[in-house]
Amino acid sequence: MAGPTELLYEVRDQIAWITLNRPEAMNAISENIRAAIPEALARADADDNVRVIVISGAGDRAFCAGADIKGFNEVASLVKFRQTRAHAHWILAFDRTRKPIIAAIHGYCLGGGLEIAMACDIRIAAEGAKFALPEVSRGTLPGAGGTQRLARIVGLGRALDIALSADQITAQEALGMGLISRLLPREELMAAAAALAQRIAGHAPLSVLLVKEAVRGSLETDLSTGLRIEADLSALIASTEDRIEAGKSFREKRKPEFKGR
Ligand code: CO8
Repeated sequence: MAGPTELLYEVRDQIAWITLNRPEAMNAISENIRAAIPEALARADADDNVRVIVISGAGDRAFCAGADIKGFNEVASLVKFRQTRAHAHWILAFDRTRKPIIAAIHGYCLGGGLEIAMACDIRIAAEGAKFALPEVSRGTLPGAGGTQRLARIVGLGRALDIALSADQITAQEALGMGLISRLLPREELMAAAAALAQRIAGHAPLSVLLVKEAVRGSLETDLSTGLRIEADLSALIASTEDRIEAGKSFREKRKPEFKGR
């Protein structure tokens, strides 16, 4: 895997822990990190021992402070630049990942860092976390999905306020507008991420995958098509052993033993 030390990968108890690891640069997104993220997500998605993925940032100060601003230089070829940024884009790796991805956020979560978080399925954060899209103040724009995902998460008015003002918002404000769904004391963040991941990992694996697919897909389709997709997925899940096991274990008043079949 490219730049292994800048992106740590570890599997423990059915969770793939992916850590942005440039704490001296607030985990700013280097070329190595950009290359390693799709590889790490694909690896976790393909590993039968992994049920849930958690992404976090190393060090005390940041989840991720965005693109590596020190690398903002003149671009030699716009065609080449676009090729590296266009649809085969690293951030789309999040959309290709079937398993749930949790962002565990502490400290600064800025620019491309917020875009990584928004590409995840669930965002939980520690008190004191700070969120912003400062791109307009850096002569660039949120080019890793930020202009598209933010309004889908917090609504158009708030998204435009955040993206145009570049103002930082607090973790409490982020919770209020649904940018994050859980807020914890800093010292509890990683344990809470692990507990949430374990909880999801304990559910029927195929149900989890199909629910993620259906809910994420709901934003990309009209309601009647979405409901048809949901009906199709419901039919698919009806044929699984785990559904039968859920009924059986309920009748027998015991915990279900899901097999992902
Ligand atoms: N890139 C590179 N280095 C950074 C970055 C960054 N984004 N952020 C912080 N650092 C480095 C600093 O340079 C410093 O290192 P050094 O001492 O060697 O110069 C170290 O991290 C600590 O930072 P500070 O000394 O600045 O710490 P402060 O507490 O004073 O400030 C801040 C912390 C507020 C986070 C400040 O560093 C800051 O404003 N950073 C920049 C944040 C920002 O504007 N991010 C948005 C960048 S634009 C973007 O993300 C576009 C995304 C496009 C798509 C994604 C493509 C990958």
